[in-house]
Amino acid sequence: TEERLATPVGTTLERYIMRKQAEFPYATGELSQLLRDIALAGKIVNREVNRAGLSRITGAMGGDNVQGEAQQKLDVEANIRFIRALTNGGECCAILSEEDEGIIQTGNQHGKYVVAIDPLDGSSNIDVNISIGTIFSIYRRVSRPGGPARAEDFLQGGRAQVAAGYILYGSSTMLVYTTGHGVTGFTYENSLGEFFLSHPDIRIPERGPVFSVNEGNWFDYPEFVRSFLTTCKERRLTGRYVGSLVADYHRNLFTGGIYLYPPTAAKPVGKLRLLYECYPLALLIEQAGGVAVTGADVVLDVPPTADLHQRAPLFIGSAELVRELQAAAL
Ligand code: AHM
Ligand code: MG
Repeated sequence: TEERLATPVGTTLERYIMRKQAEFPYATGELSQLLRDIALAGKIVNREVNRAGLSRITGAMGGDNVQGEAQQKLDVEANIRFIRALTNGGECCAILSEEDEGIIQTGNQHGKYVVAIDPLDGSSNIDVNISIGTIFSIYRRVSRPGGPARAEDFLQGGRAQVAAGYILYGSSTMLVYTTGHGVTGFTYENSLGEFFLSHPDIRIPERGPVFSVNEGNWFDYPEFVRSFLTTCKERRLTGRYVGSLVADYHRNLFTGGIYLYPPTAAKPVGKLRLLYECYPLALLIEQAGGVAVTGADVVLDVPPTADLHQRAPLFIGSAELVRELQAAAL
């Protein structure tokens, strides 16, 4: 923390992206533009999230806002904002969103990238003023440019991601991302309307004091999960569960710990979505020195099926804890 506090304030996300682009001359600048687009949409969503209670935007469908546009639920609104920003930016040819069944073609048929996104995660927390987040994952397009993007562009597997990240709308708003060279965190300065570099090289502690799981599902968890959790309690680890994946993940990234969304009888492959929840957070955790598994298997090595919205169990966090869980699953 000492070191972090000593980091000079003043590097904006914009400047950071420019500097990185100069460092990696092979980067074409298009990925940089894409990250800018996501940051811009993030700022807009941040504004909406912040005034959600005031404008009665939460939960209220059908009313009109000041622009005379139909008022939307916050998650629908976030979806629209991200799609708009990625469409206007031009670099993204297609989007896979939790909010839409099919692939959204942006019309940028020569855009080199596709983006899988959960525009506003933590649905149960949206209406009650608890932290929520956006999760995104970026691939280079593999289908032929000049026509619509295809499912194969999104089904390349976790290791093919060129960038991934999340935005946390919390007590402060942060953007955390990786392009495969470590994990960098930016904090939003409201009055200036800018993200500033605040966490230059995020590393998750090897072990940590926190376990995060919905204990309400205890009786539905497989035996290896229950015995692992029992061990956590015997060691007097701390239980922390927001119920917003981004918030739980973000906390554990700094304190060290493990987040679990195990399979249950009702949800045999868990709840979280592989393409826009598990893969991006798994890339981030590996880049930060942690581990993510679905049980016995490493998340990033789990091949996707044909289902764009497929689910997977997720155990993610500090290397030592996750490896212990993984060993129990084997
Ligand atoms: P959502 O996409 O409907 O918001 O569901 C994902 C959320 C995660 O943010 C969170 O970790 C998890 O669901 C909580 O689920 P549960 O209420 O079953 O514990
Ligand atoms: Mg979600």
